[in-house]
Amino acid sequence: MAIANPDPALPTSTRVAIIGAGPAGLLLGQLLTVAGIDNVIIEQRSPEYVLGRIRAGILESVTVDALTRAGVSARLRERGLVHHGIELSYGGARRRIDLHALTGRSVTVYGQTDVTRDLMQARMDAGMPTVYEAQDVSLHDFDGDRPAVRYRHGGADHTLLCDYIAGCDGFHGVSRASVPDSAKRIFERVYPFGWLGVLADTPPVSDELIYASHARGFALCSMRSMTRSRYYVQVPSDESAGEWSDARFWDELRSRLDPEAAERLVTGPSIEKSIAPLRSFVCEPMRFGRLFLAGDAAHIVPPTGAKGLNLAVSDVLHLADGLICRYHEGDTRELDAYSEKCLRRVWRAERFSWWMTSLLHRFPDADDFGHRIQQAELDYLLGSEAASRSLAENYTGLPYEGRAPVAA
Ligand code: RFL
Ligand code: PHB
Repeated sequence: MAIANPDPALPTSTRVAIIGAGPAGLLLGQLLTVAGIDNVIIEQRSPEYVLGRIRAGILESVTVDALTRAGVSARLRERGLVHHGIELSYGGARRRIDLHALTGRSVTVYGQTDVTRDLMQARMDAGMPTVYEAQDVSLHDFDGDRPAVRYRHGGADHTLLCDYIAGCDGFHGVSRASVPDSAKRIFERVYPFGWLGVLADTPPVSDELIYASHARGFALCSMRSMTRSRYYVQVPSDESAGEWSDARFWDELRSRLDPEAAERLVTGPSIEKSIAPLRSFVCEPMRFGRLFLAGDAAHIVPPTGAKGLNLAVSDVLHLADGLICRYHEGDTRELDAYSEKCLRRVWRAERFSWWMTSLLHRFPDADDFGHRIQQAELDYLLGSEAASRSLAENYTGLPYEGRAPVAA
């Protein structure tokens, strides 16, 4: 799909200026547009670059409902793969956790690239402005009544005045960095390893995702469709993707799987290969005057629990509902509760993602005691319905505590 930058005479004022055209910014824009609230998105990269980032694959039902409410779920409903369970592999065997039987809920496999493409298309169809390739984006006066966003585009300086700024510009964005250190508190844990990911046009090794804990390190077998696989292996933090030929990757992945899955693994040329560092991170609060942080701009989870994109979506639901109450009813109470409501869900997802990471990865400083504890925890998890249900409840997504995310 060709997504052109409409580049009209660039807008000089709007109600909500959204920084970043990732899933958080695009979904917020779409929910506001559906509610008749004017908004402009300012993105530093090109649409092709944004679409080229291979990231999340698992959507909670709250996320699917939010995309439905935004009117962008047709392709997702047609092509998304509904998964009722996941498999855990350790000690040479795989065991299944039946998410649906334990919780009545499932997850949907549908790539972040596809979510982003659907949202970009809907925004273009609605004729809403997005400024791609904006340089030197800066945020001003969000502690007053009339914030402004300044940026360079096409060789000229531009100013966009607005009522509110939504900082949806990811972990390395300008929004959180614009808040003085004295006004925010950061909680962070950096893990001593990353994930090397490979995308390949090969049939997935199993119908469901396999999370593997192995003495050589963690591995994950995921997919994008029944003909496209997404695989990951844990690697040391200082590793570079260039050191990994396809053959080396496939050998390493195979060595971490149970014999049956290893035997069935179909290999092929990689179409993408990259390393993502693993980090837990929360910025409190998530609101500073008229600046609201949403998604990775405010928090990061290690991908083990498949929560990052889903958390970005629940932030955006709270923010969209707050802005809708403000503009439609003149009521700012939802907006005032934004940070507190989001952070409750954020910390639960942080806990779960940290726990899944600690359970399944090899830590360089772990001793034999630590390994036995991991094994005992895996045995307990698979042997106890209560423990399995706790995992299933968190994996499929804790309830969203805002207004019900149903079709408007
Ligand atoms: P994004 O996607 O980073 O988008 C931010 C956008 O802001 C732009 N930007 C700026 N724009 C203007 N001015 C600036 N100064 C700017 N600085 C940055 C960027 O170019 C970009 O377009 O953040 P957002 O929208 O909050 O979305 C968050 C998700 O992308 C992220 O949480 C997930 O990908 C995390 N994640 C997963 N989440 C899940 O829910 N389920 C999963 O299965 C899952 N798997 C994953 C993942 C993340 C991974 N990596 C690579 C970290 C698997 C991996 C490997
Ligand atoms: C993915 O398909 O990219 C994926 C799936 C599950 C995770 C993380 C990533 O926990």
